[in-house]
Amino acid sequence: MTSPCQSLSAPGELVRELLARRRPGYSLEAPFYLSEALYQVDMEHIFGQHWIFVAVEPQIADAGDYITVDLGVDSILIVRDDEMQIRAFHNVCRHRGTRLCASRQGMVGNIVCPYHQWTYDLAGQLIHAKHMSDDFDLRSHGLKPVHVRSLSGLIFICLAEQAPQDFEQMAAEMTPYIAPHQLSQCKVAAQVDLVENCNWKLTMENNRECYHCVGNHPELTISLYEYGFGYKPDALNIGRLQRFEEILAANHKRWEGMGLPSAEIDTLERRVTGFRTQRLPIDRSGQSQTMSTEVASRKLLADFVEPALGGLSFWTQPNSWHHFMSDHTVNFTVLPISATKTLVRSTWCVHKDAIEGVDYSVENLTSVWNATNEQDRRLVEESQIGIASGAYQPGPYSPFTEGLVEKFCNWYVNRLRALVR
Ligand code: 3BY
Ligand code: FES
Ligand code: FE
Repeated sequence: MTSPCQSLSAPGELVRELLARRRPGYSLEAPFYLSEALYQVDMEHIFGQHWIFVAVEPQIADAGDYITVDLGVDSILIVRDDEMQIRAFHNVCRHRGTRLCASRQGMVGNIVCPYHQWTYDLAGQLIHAKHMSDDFDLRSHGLKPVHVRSLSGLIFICLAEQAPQDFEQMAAEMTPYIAPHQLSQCKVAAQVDLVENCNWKLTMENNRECYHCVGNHPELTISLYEYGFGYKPDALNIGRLQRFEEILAANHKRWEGMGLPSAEIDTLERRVTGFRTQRLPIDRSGQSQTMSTEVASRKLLADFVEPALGGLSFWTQPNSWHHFMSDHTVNFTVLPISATKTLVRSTWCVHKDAIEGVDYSVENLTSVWNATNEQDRRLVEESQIGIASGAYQPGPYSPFTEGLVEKFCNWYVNRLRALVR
């Protein structure tokens, strides 16, 4: 018979064994996508210890605006305070634990618990609690803070007591790339939540390759050069690969000359807060990820006058990707719901002065990624079904087209190796 202690340590042993025998260059073993114990490990050590992209600043443009974000069992409240600072707290009352804000978004003067009306200011301080004893100390019952940072309008949170310090390095390197798009001067034009019946890692792995693009994304591949994501050179495509490199080099020269950094940075594997960026050309008119490849919003972002700025892509470990164009931005956050359910939240922003129906239509703005997300949902759900079968065994990645999937898996496995005791 196993003692309660042995049964408690068993999941840890399983995880360590799976991590130890991971075969480089191959997809992960089935328990990584199926097991409840592994999901708990992911929530504790990946989503609980790293910087997680959750929202964009235009979602909380004014003092008192708030959003809530669920990370597993944790609900996080992100507010803009009266000094216009962004703050994040556990959405949990310090009286008897009630969730303070049930809505996904809203506006408040103070944060009032619905249960017994304990009241917190936007800095998280408890300012009213009726009927408590005379020696009750309001000051020691403030909301529990969560680390929060904005990277040029992209809001990241970290639940760990000590957040990874290399966020600052990422911010220093990425600010010159993202800041010119002036996300804080934008408004949210559309936000779509898609629930995928798969493990969150399948969503992320799928995002890190374009091996599947030509066969599955007719709308996205109108504007996206699939050659930018790596192909094995052969007699048929060598010319196109070379042509892409020429287009890339010529555009980088042009954009850098306009003050828009474009060169690739890749820290996906070597940093705790791993990321990759590159400004990529857009096919045909070169302007935007739309069906026509022309801008979706006539009112360009920031002070841009040139619409053909390609798309600045930014991918972060463990859970986001972003595209910044001359006329709009689109940001994706991946949030696990359970071992086999994942939320993909897509947010499109346009200049705050752009007028719907005059400067842009939501349909035109969102159609490429709505179609692409739906295609990706089907792909990852079919992967999940196949992986659940006893016949699944880890398969080999293409060294030409799936290098970034391997980097995602290596990062994930190495982070768990460092953190799971
Ligand atoms: O990161 C992206 O958005 C692209 C598009 C499809 C696959 N992925 C590499
Ligand atoms: Fe919040 Fe009582 S639980 S006031
Ligand atoms: Fe895809």
